[in-house]
Amino acid sequence: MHNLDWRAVARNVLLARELDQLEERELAPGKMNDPRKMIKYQFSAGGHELVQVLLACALDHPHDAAGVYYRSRPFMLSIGLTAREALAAGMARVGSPSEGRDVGVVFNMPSRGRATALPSAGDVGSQFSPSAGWAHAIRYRVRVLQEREWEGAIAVAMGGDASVASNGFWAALNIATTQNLPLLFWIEDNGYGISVPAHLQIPNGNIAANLAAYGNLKIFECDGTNPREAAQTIFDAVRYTRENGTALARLRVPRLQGHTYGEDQRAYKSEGQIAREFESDPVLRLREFVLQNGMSANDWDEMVNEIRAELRAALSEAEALPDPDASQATRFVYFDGIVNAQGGLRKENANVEITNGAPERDGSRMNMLDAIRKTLEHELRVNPRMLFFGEDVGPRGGVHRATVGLQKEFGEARVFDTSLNEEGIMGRALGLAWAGLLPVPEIQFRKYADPAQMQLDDIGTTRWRTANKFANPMVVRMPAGFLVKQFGALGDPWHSPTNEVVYAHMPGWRVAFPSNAEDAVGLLRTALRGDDPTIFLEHRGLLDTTNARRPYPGDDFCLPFGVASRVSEGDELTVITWGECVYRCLEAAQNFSGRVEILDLRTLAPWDKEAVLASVKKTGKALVVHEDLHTAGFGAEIAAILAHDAFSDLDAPIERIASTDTPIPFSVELLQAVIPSVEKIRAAMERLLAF
Ligand SMILES: Cc1ncc(C[n+]2csc(CCOP(=O)(O)OP(=O)(O)O)c2C)c(N)n1
Repeated sequence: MHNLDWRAVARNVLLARELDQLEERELAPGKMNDPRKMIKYQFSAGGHELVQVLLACALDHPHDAAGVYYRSRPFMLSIGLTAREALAAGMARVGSPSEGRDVGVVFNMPSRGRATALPSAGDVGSQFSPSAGWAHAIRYRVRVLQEREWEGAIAVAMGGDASVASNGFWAALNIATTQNLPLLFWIEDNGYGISVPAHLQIPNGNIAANLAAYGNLKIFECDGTNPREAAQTIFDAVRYTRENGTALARLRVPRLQGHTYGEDQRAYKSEGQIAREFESDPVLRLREFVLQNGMSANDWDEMVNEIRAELRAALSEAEALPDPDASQATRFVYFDGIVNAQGGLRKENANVEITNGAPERDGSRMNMLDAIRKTLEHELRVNPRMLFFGEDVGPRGGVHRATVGLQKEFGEARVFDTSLNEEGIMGRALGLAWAGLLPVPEIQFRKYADPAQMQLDDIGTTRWRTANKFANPMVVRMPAGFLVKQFGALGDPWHSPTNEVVYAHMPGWRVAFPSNAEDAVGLLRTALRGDDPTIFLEHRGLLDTTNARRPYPGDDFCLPFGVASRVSEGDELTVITWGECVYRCLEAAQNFSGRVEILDLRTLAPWDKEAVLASVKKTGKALVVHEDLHTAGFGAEIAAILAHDAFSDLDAPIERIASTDTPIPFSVELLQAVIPSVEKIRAAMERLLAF
């Protein structure tokens, strides 16, 4: 704080302001008619500049990171984003942080010697729990990996006053305060979320006052237009977070323009209020302040002129940048051999490789649950960057018992219980992965991943959205489906949906749904050593059943994704299935020996089209069986591919047997009416064989 270079602060504040004004006057829709040169979505940071520039000055540790949001451009310009890149981003050009893939103010930036800008997203509130994940990674890298160079680093989660009403804010608040993580919640309070006043977001509209009594949270607050007060508060807040742990800073600022360019504030702000906000413009106050502290009015004007000239040059350079190459639009959904700049094990040179040996099959048979536990245990042993967490996974060993003994063996830093918040579990995983660790969260039951849907979407798309700058491999285990008891299957609407199709529909994710212990081990290990995020579904009805037991295939066994397994051979009908339905299909096919070929897909993203097409070419008939609901289930995708790619090979209509389009019922009788029963499958086989 004492060494603060106010001239440099003024320069960055003015750069941000002049950039906004250039866009507003010449480049926004209505001002610019050439769509290639238009800033199609203009977000002014007018009023927010000073606090952001001061924050950037305070973040001087190379492993500091900030979860930025769409109004964070002054901060971005202060940590190394160039004006040319900023303009190129608005025009969706190559050479911008997302290479034209994302909105111009949705930033990401690996460290350029200053703080890392974690990949932001358009969803308000999504930045908080990943920032908590980065803060958690700092702690882990210092205490577990003994990397002293991470000591003293912090994460900052930046948001507006309305964002404090989001799930993500509360998820991150509980993560950080229960573990006292070095995370600074940074709330730029301009009083509005678009048009909705802050008092409709939280009581009295003041998050600092509301959280005054929150445990393990130090509150800072200031007038973000007053240079001396703001600088003191911001440096104090950053120092507190570095030295003690979680803090929240509320910076009161005006929002001088509408939410986005062209939005008329007069619908919800009086003329008087708008005028008062302009009077409190931090640029005016900063000018007054620096003029009182040694800078002359001439110096100031010269600085403005220099910046204007610099922006003109940056604009010409940005306009000369090419548009993205359309042939590259599908690139970087998955890892394709080019190591990203930030995130994931490969970037860290972690020595965990996917091997391709044969499975060992001479041991005694093990159930799928024990096989999964054994695999997790081995990978935790060989990969110190792996962390395992979720609800009840610690001393209890998980409600499914997949982690029994793991906390005892590896300690609470590596295997730990989380707060009950799936958004937080997945968001934290994202931040951990960006910081070079391997998060392996457990979602207790498939349906309870739903509160995390926004994070799950964003996890899948980060590599693509950042044009391969950031990656976040992780493995998310999710038990799904009904249970098997002595009397048969038992389900209910909460613990039993499988709904795997949702994940197959989300770009960037790999999806595994193994049917036996050997495949589970091989696929899990491949995922744990891979470069992409993976959803790993474990059917509850297979975890401890005899049919899914296999010998443990060995500590190095990896199974590639996208390779189906032929579990029964036949030449008259191809059955395509996965998960628990594999066994239903095998039972149903008993009457038709040698006639029915059953393919267990094992993974849905990617899925083995080649094997399916080759088999259908041979048999001429196809039946898809899955436990997920019928309408728009993954079977519909398979049927559509077959209808197109195997049209001339088909001798019968493609059939699908799936759960009825209802929730999964509790009554045993109702359940049998809903899920694909052996009888229904057998009847479909019979129909098709006779067709
Ligand atoms: C999850 C989600 N809901 C709604 C929106 C639409 N939206 C974008 S910004 C915004 C207001 C956010 O206001 P605030 O957090 O106070 O930040 P400010 O824009 O004032 O800086 C809304 C409702 C969104 N982007 N994401």
